[in-house]
Amino acid sequence: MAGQRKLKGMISVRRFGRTCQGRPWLRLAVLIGVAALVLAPLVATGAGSSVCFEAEKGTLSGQMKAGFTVSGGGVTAKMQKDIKEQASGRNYIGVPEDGNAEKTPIAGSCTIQFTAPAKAKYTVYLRAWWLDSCANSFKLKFDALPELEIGQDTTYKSWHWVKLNRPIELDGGAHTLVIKNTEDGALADQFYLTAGGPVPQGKMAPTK
Ligand SMILES: [Ca+2]
Ligand SMILES: [Ca+2]
Repeated sequence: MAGQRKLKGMISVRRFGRTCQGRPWLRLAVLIGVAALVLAPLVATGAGSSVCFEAEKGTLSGQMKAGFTVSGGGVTAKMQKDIKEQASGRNYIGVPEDGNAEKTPIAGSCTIQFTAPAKAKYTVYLRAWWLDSCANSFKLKFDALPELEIGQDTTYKSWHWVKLNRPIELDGGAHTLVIKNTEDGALADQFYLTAGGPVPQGKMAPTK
């Protein structure tokens, strides 16, 4: 029995060997074809058209400020330090908590010029820090498009990426983004617009 098993094994190895030696180019061609099919979408996703810029690079108006020390709402000294150290460029914008004293309508904005690398539908992400449910949104206005709200998620007191609930179609070239504050205590660090690029993680390198 043991001898028969050994013999069967040898025959099968020899048969396999003949097949491989007969058409090695065919096996190589099939392997290259399969690899190309599997890798092509991954490579395309990795490249994409993306642009990243700092919120604080814009022109501020009204109550919108940059780089202020966040206070109130149970923010500790450790949190104040983390907000600054973990922000890209150690800077961010927002309306300080109680900046409007809840008496007058909040009025403040930041106008940023940026360049879209190509005509595409861009998914828009904002790296934000929210104090609480009364400080977790901004309004964004791209060029002459209607204002869109971003935020209202419930990740509080940590920098995180928030996605705009609809893509924005932009031509390649220069554009204007106006960030308007809707709630005091909300902070904006960076923007990342991408068509086919990866989902942002942590601080992103601003586009040069
Ligand atoms: Ca809110
Ligand atoms: Ca920043």
